[in-house]
Amino acid sequence: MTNVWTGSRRRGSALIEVLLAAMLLATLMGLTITVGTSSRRAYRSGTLSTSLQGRMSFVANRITTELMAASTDSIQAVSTAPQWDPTITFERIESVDTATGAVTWTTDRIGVEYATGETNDGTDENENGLIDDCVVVLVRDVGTANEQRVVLCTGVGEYLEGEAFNGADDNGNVLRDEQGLCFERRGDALVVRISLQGMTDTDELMELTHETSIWVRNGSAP
Ligand SMILES: [Ca+2]
Ligand SMILES: [Ca+2]
Ligand SMILES: [Ca+2]
Repeated sequence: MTNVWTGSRRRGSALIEVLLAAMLLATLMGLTITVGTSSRRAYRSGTLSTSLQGRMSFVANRITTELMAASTDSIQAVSTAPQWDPTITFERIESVDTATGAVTWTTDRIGVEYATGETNDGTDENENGLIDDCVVVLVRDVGTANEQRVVLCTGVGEYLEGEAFNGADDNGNVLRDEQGLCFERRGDALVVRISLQGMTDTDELMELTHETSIWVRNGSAP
């Protein structure tokens, strides 16, 4: 998608930079709030818990940072409860022609998929101790020759903590059968939830969940 701003060369690159900054401010307000972290079970292994929480915070911050550069339309296309999306595809400004003011957009995607070697078969095929575990993947420049895939996080649950594939909302968050990473629009907020899993030193499963809200500012680009 390409958008061309009106303007003249005499305004120079400084004006373009100002417009670009204003446009980004109009799309998303970068306020995120972590509204909950929970544990399905209590375990003595504080080290694993600390590790999982650190990784969840990292990936949540990374997703937030990526979406800060997304167009408003991309965010507003996300499903609202009880629907949800395991993937978000968004337009991002790739470059601005300083001579003409033409803005070139590119498409990125963040989503959850099964880990390498793992399928939905109820067994631990990749032998990492987790059953049907998933990863969060960022794909840059989707559908182009420059397309790149980056794994942002491993050990993601197949379903969000407390959820099972049965058509019902098992964990009481309104969403049904939501996956271990899911996106939901709620009014002016984009809610991102992720559940990470790990095995304790006594071979018990630990699962933690992180929920982040990104507040979307209503407004249009200049
Ligand atoms: Ca499997
Ligand atoms: Ca649910
Ligand atoms: Ca369910």
